[in-house]
Amino acid sequence: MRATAVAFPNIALIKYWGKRDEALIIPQTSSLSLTLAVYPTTTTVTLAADGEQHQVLQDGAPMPQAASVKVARFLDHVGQLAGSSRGACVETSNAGPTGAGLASSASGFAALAAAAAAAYGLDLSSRDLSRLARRGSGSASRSIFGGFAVWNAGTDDLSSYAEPVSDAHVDAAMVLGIVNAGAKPISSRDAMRRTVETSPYNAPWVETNPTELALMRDALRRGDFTEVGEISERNALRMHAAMLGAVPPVRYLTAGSMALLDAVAELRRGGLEAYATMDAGPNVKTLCRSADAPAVRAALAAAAPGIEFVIAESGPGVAVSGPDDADDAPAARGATR
Ligand code: 2P0
Repeated sequence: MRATAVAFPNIALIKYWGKRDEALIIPQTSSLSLTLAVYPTTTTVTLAADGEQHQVLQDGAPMPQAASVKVARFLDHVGQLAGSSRGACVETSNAGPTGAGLASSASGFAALAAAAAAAYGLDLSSRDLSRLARRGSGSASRSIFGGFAVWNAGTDDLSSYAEPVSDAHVDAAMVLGIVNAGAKPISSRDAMRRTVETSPYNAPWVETNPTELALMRDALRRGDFTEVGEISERNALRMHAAMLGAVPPVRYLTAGSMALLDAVAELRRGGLEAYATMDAGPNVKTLCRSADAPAVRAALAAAAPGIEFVIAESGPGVAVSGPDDADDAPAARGATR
């Protein structure tokens, strides 16, 4: 059997940073994100024979060892859920940069979860698909859904899942400033662990989350873009503050990131509402009203020449095609004619 899924990255406005259970990927706090309409991951999973090893290809070449071990473990888990010991071949490709803090693991594991579940014959609700994607990478739980999504932290495997924010009345987009598309110096998994274990600012980060999330949900419901933007920017800065307090410190932001933060503040002073958010990398994503995105992009490009800016509108949830019989797929049919 074979199935293909396409999933898009998401950027959190209320960030996930830190786990309470590393094995099950249960976060310390709930988070809320916007799924983007750029940089999709496309993943095809084809079942192999019983007991055969998994094979993982990225852009046609074997995936680097550490990442492919994570994928193989994930496939074992899906196989277990389906009561199958068959191996699988995974072929994946990212339209955007990989491992650069542009949420490639969110789109990656959302697409893998959907394609693998379909190929192994699991018929999952979107909630259960979100729980499954979470086991691969926490943020992937949110990329199952389009638009705004909230990942309820929960306390165990059953209660930790994302769902759409169905009452949001804000038409937002992001302008992605690609300060550096290279891979990050430390994985978010390791950086989160270090923050939880060593940063004196982790506890206040966790304690303030419920109030911040409630304020964000209320602002989205009321369609108060200014409030949404202000909460988003301070939430990102507080996450980075928690990381900066770790021992040794985790610092993803660079001089280029800071220059863009200045440029975004300057746009606001000039009357163009824009707010910055930054993840596990130096890239700065600027939240703005969808109608303002071209003007924000132009103003940032003028302020920071040499940096590439990409407009990302709100994007869709994961889409799956299949499962179908791998021997009966169009490519195979073409070859035998
Ligand atoms: C987020 N990030 O909410 C936060 C903000 C980065 C900064 O989720 O260990 O790849 O696989 O669960 O989801 C990036 O971490 O980490 C992330 P794991 P993940 O989007």
